[in-house]
Amino acid sequence: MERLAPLYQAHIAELSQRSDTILAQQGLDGMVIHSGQPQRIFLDDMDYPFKPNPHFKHWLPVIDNPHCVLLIRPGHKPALLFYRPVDFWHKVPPLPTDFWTEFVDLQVIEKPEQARALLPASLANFAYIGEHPEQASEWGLTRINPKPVMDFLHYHRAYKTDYELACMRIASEVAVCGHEAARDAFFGQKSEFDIQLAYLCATQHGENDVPYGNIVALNENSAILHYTKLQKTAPEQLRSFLLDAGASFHGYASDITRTYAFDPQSKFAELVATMDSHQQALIDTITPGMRYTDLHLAMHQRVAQMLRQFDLAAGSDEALIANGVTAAFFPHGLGHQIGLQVHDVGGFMQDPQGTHLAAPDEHPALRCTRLIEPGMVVTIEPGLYIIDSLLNNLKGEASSMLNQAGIDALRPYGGVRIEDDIVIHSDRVENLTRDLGLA
Ligand SMILES: [Mn+2]
Repeated sequence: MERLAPLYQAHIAELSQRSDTILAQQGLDGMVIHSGQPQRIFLDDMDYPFKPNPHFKHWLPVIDNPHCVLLIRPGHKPALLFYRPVDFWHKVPPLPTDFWTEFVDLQVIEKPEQARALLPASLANFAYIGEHPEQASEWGLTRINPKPVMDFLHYHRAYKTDYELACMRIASEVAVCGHEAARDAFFGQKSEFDIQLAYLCATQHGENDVPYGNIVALNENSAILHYTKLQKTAPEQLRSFLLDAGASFHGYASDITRTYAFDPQSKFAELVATMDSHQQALIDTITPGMRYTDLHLAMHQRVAQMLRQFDLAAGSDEALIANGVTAAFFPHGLGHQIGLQVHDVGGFMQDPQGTHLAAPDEHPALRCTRLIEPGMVVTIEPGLYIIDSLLNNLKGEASSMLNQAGIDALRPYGGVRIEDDIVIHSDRVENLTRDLGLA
């Protein structure tokens, strides 16, 4: 953990420079960044799990404390109002003493209403960055999440500092441990529910600590893209296992998918191996300056090849793509930016002003159309599934290209997805997932 200190210092310097730039451009004196407030469940006396404002956790690895306020002003250390209530019902967070605390001015508040007196007398010329406009108004802030500020910050979020990359390497390492335990549980013929427990145990994550709901899918369930129900008994006959699960470290996410065939001699095992080699071959083509959209389109060509190779459809690459056949088998985007959020913001932003470049009409689920540049972290997660509702939508020429017998044979396996998190460097691509030894 000690080695994070020098990286964190440079991280804060970079964030300060970004905020100085946009504050000057907008004629603002500073920013008030709110960690958030607990969200009460309707008619209940309990709150939903707390998720902090990502802009707040960008500055500090404080991820579980509502009512904190961060004051950012050019030429000043970030000032943190740290919430430590007097509360005998709950565990009160300890006063932080960590690698990051010397880089901020920390003051404790015992009640949320103590925050205002510790902020500058006039906040008329400050931006409020947070989820609670009514709180901002009460504090005298009128410029609430100003769009030019948000666009600038969101655009730059794509370029990770070395501190962020260090956190993301750890988040990947933790998830890899979970994936290995889950794979062993699958081959030990455990249920989805028990595989999930094996994953959480190995990562030492609770269900609210993982960055998104794990997808733990056996057999046909692998074809349900966001399958989050967990069957408590294992199927009679095990055929396939798809696990899409990540981990969190200091507020940063990893996002990894692996698919396994129960029978290593099956055709499905061959399909998984083929997808795996296409995924790696596609990553090998990545160089800075490429557009993410073009990678997605290149993957559709590879999917077309796979459809022919595995007797799922017939036709040229062009015909299979143009008729929407590849999109019926591979209906999601190739991947997305990742960082403070699993699906990190700014995937369509072409500049710091937030100019939007939409995904092509034929690929509405694509989440990133940016140029790939050094410092970015993205996922590469091609997939191929038997989704009857999509296949049934194909009509005419498209439908006639399908090979029903091949589709019927694959249906009981659901589908395959292979997902790695990669970092773009100027001279190479770093694979956060595979560098840690996950096959
Ligand atoms: Mn993903």
